[in-house]
Amino acid sequence: MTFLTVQTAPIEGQKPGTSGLRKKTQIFREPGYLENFVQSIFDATGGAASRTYVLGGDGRFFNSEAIGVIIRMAAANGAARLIVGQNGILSTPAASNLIRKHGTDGGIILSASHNPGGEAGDFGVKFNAANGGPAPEKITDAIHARTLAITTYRIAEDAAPGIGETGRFTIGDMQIDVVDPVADYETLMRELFDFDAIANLFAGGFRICFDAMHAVTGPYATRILESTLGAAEGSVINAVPSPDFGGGHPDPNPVWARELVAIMNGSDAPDFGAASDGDGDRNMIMGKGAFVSPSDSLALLTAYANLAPAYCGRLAGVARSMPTSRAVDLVAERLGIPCYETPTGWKFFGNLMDAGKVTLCGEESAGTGSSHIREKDGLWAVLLWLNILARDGRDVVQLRADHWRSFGRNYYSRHDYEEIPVDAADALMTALRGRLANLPGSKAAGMEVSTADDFAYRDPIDQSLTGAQGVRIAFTDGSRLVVRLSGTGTQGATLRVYLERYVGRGGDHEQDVQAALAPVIAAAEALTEITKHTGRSSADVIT
Ligand code: VG1
Ligand code: CO
Repeated sequence: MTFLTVQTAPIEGQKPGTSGLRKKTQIFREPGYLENFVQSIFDATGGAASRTYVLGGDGRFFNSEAIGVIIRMAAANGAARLIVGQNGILSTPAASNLIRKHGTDGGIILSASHNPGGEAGDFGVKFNAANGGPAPEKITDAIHARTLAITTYRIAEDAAPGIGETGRFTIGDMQIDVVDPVADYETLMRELFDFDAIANLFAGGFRICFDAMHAVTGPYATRILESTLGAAEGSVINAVPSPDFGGGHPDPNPVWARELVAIMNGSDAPDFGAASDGDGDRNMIMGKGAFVSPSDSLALLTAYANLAPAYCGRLAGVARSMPTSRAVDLVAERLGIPCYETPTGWKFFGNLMDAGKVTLCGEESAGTGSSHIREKDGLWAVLLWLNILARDGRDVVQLRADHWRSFGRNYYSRHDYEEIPVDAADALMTALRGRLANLPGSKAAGMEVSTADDFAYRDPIDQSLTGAQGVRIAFTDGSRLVVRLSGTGTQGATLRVYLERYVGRGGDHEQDVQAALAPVIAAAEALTEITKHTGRSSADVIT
């Protein structure tokens, strides 16, 4: 076994965003690009010597090659052991579970999540810490700093062993355990939920359509929903992962999961519909003819979590990202548990969960999860929904209508403006930030502003401060507008405009969402001048 020390030079732009480092696949394939970043992960976290890591990815184009490179680098850096998903496959939640279950020093997850894959698509690398969660900012900052100072990386000259079969292999002194990607994850799900109740539900003729979007959740959903729980064969569609996700955009929302939406709006719609993203950590929930917004889903799961064995009487608190609607806040208030507001991105939930302060958490972008791991978890959310439906008896539409009647409805939508020039996006944000101090008390398109700020988060556990997390503007009628730039895109800038309007108990809860939000949408344009700054008159994606 020969280990090489290869001379290299810093590469600009290796700064992790909301969730790891994401770039065009062709950039990751440039000589030294992946190697520099992986060596920087090792260097910035005290070296890989004697350490154990989990390694896997969502199977997108370049996954296998990247796994091979990382195996060779881990060996050359003296790692003791790697736990690798068979064929290099691990969903993000399954990787988080393996890190925790085996007490490893962390994990490297290869994915650009909901971003399209393929040769012309995106690739990504994320480092998770020993708690199973995305590395906090102080670690990602240190990794980035290292990428700017790196001079060499270490790699084994020999090819990495095949990982097509489960079992134990070695490369030099490093041990590699190739594991079934689904088995441990399924065991965990069995511990959390009432599988008998869900199996009875299916046995009684309940029908589900789960759209795996040609991505990593296919094997997980097929095994758990169809083989174990008895959902009809074919309940999971687009179930075979493909390197370019069938040419699609594996983002589970009504725009990209069109096939599922058509099925659920069809005349013979199943009782329940769901979709998951590229790396399996997001979920979209539908009932017959009804899309459940992720913010509402989080509120409903919190309200009924006591129907699942793992959560009955065990909700310490909940958390949501700042742009997520405040529907869950109302549930937390009634349950008498705390509700935390964090910046966008799962890395901010980890400390709260480690400290036992939060049990459930979620984001408006279709991420929901709990303290069972330290990542959001798409299939987990689907199973919690099924557990609730099985034990409650009502259907999705009824459950949601009753919820709105009891709590009021937080109408909610996100408008995305994609691939706008970075300068234009920065100018818009700078102009908006410059106006914040003068906004309270003023009117925009007839809406009166009550408060306006740029969200800054003081972590309640480690007291770290994260600033400039997005502009939030609240109106006197309880509506809310949030504006921020995406941290996961790979081309230009993506502007996200989040809109929320609350209609209380006794109000009309069956309006069209965009119509209900019209006053907030008009205020958003008046305050941000999107058209003036970007030349765009409408959003690219509305979810
Ligand atoms: C987006 C979402 C955010 C999510 C992140 C990673 O980030 O808005 O809620 O945590 O993606 O999700 P941004 O910075 O583009 O708004 V995943 O499934 O892509 O790991
Ligand atoms: Co994802």
